[in-house]
Amino acid sequence: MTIQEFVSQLDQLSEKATKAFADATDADSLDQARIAFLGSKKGELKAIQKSMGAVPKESKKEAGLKFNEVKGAIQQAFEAAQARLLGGSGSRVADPKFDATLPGTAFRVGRLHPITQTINELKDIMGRLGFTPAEGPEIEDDYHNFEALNIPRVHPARDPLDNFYLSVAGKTNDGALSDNPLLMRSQTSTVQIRVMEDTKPPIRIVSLGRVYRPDETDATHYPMFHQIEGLMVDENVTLADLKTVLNLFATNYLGNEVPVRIRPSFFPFTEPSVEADYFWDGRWVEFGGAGIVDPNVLRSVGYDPETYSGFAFGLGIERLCMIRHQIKDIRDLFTNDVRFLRQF
Ligand code: FA5
Repeated sequence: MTIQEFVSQLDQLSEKATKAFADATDADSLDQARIAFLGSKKGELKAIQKSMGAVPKESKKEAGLKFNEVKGAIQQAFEAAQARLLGGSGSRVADPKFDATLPGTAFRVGRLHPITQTINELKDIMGRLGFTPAEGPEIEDDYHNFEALNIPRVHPARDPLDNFYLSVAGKTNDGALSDNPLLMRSQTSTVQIRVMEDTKPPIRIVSLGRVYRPDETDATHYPMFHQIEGLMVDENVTLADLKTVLNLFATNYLGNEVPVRIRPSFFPFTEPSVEADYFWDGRWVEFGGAGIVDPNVLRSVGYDPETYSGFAFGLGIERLCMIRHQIKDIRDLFTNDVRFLRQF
C-alpha cells in the first residue's frame, strides 16, 4: 500500500466518522458510532492501523503522524457529540448503569423550613395524644375572629388599627354596609368555633397555621407568626385534663424533666383562663394561653354548657422552635438566608 492510499483511506474515515458522530441523536446511536469507528476490536480506525504495516518503510513516519492526527480528530468529534447529548464526558456512555437523567450530586438538596419541621413534629405529638388535625381559613370574618369567641363589639381587641382588615369595618369593599367585615385572622382560636359549628362532642382537634397581628417587630415578635391550637370538648373535662395534656406535650417536644406550670390569666373565650409556662434553661418561659372554654362560647355554637365542658390552648410555634434550636431572634426565621436555614 502506498502512503497516498493510506492517507486517502484515513481522510475518508475521518470524514465518515465526524459525520456519524455529528448525526447521532441519542446515547444509543452515539454508542453505535463509537463502536464502529473507535472500537478496539472491530473499529474501522483499528483496521486502518493494522494496514499501516503494508506502507513502505520510508513512509512509516509520515503514516504514523497522519494516523495520530486523524485518530485525535475522530476522538474529538466523539467527545463533542457526547457533551452535546449527555452533557458530560468520559466513557459513561458505554456504561449501562449511567442514567443521565438523575439529579447532579454537585447540587445541594433543599430541606424543610425549621417552622415546617416544627409544625410536622407538633402535629405528630398531638396525633399520638389523640388530637386530629383541623384547618380553618386565614381570611376570617369578624364573627369567627371575635364575636363567637366572646369578644364583643366594644372590646378593644376589635380595634381596626390592631388588626389587618380586608374591608373597612362596617363596610364591604364595594362600599355597602357590613356587619361582618373580613380580616386576616389574629389567632387560631377561630378554628375552635368552625369545628364546633360543624361537629358534635366529643371533640379532640389540633390546628396549626399562620396568624397576623400588626405587632412591632422585635427579637420575639413578628407580624405574621404561627400558632398551634388544641381543643377538647366532652363531658367532665377539667383543668386537670388540660394540665396533663400540656405536660405530655412539653415532655414529648422538649424532653423529660421539663416542669410545666399554669398561672391565672384572662382570655374572653375561656373561664378560668391560664398562661402556661415551662421551665427551661433556669427560667420560666411562657408558651401560650389556655383555659376552660367559656360557657358563652359553647352556647354560641349550640352546645349545652350544663352537659359539656372543654379546654383549649393556643401556643406560639416560633417560640417553641426557637427554644428548641436556641434561635435568639425570630427575624432569622423569615429573612430566608440559606446559610441560616441550612443548619436545621
Ligand atoms: C392567644 O392568641 C390565644 N388565642 C391563646 C388561647 C387559645 C387562649 C385557647 C385560651 C384558649 P396570645 O395572644 O397570648 O394568646 O398568643 C399565644 C402565643 O402566641 C404567645 O404566647 C406567643 O408564644 C405567641 N405570639 C403572640 N404574639 C406573637 C408575635 N407577634 N410573634 C410571635 N409569636 C407571638
